[in-house]
Amino acid sequence: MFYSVKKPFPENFLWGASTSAYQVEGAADLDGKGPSIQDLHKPEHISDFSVASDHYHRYKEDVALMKELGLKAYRFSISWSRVFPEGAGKVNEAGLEFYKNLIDELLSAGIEPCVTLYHFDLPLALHENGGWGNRETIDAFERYARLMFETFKGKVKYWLTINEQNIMINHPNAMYPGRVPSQKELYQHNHHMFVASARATAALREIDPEAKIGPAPNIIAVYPKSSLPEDIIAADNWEAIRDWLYLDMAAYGRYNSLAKAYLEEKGYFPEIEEGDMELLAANTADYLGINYYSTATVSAAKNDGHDRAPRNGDQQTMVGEEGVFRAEENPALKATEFGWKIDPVGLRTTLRRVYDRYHLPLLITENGIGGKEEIEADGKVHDRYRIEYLRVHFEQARLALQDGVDLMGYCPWAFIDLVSTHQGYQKRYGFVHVDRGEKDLRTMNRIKKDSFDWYQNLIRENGANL
Ligand code: BGP
Repeated sequence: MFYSVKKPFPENFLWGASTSAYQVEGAADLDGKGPSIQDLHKPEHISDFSVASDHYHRYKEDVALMKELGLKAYRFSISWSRVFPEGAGKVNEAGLEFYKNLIDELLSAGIEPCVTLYHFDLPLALHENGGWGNRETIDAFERYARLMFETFKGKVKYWLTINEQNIMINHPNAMYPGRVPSQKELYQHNHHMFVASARATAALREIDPEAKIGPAPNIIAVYPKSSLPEDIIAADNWEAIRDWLYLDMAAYGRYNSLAKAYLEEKGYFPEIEEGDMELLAANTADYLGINYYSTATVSAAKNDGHDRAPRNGDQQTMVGEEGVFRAEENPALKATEFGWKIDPVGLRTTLRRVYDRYHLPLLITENGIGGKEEIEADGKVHDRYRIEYLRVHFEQARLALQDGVDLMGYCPWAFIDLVSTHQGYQKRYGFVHVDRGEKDLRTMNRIKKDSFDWYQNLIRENGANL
């Protein structure tokens, strides 16, 4: 729809930025932190997570930069195993102290903390005890969530339960050290994560009823390759399995009917214990976090032996699945240097579709572009391509607001360069550059990129000149 007059961003819009604990903090085994599954990941050619961007030691300097940038919100995650080194049991006070200091620092800078409880870094001890396949992990998650809510009551108003549960299920290779579980096992894990989120939601309502909580899945509009009715069915299939399965549970506390039919047909439908569905229905989300990077395009499955479950690769790598859909190229879209399709209008479509289905406030918890970057001869980082990417995406977010979507805020990924899940520091996302190589730590100095100045200005003007 075309609008003749631009509607401004709301005055209280949460102009934010994101990170996650294991990708930014470093200090992987300091001050009593226990290992998470991510700490086992020691790739040969790219950085591991032991130092990352050293945010653990430099958080004051980083928050000062956030303040200078003008952020209204900072979305980050707590490392579960920094607080509970074994995932359950004894609390590590020194680890908790770090988050108390960080949150106080943010509040005194006037920045709203939006806190994710679990972002890909399951405590190793829980993993070794069966991980999400074991219902004891649900109990451990609830205990951890309770401690966080009690500790930060009145300070943290926005909680996020689990980051990209749908990516952990659809692209499990980076999330499971050692053996990757079968599809059947993965959907059992998925169910347990749903139950864990509902238990945390119930706990928050009891402990700090003023605070809000929701999930942060990776949600994208799925396009049919053509107007062939079979392609439309395939797009519906993949959208239900990839998106609505997660959001229907968060918003309505029930299994999406099409996703359920798929799970039953494949023999993947999980075991559900008595009381689970009641708990899920009674503890739905207050708002929905949305991580958005791109859209997907699909056609009808050909069932010719080529299609297989999209288990490997990163979040944007799809192949298809026999009888369900086949992934297709979208020739209308350009791609980043890492091959992710760039689709700003797709962000508007995604927000409209999600809001139409759920009528819950939405927060963009991630969106951004990763690229190779170096400090140039003038000592600066000129990331024009990031400014262009974000400008067109923010424009579409503004249009979605004008379309009637209740969009609370927008947190680009990432505030600062951090370890990318598959490409380390070769793929940088930040407004702030970190002077380090893959293995070579250099000065670790923070350098404001051109996009920092651009975003600072956008926030100052409350998006008026987009
Ligand atoms: C999301 C994750 C983030 C982040 C981002 C970019 O899937 O929630 O943790 O890594 O994508 O992805 P990548 O690092 O693979 O480029």
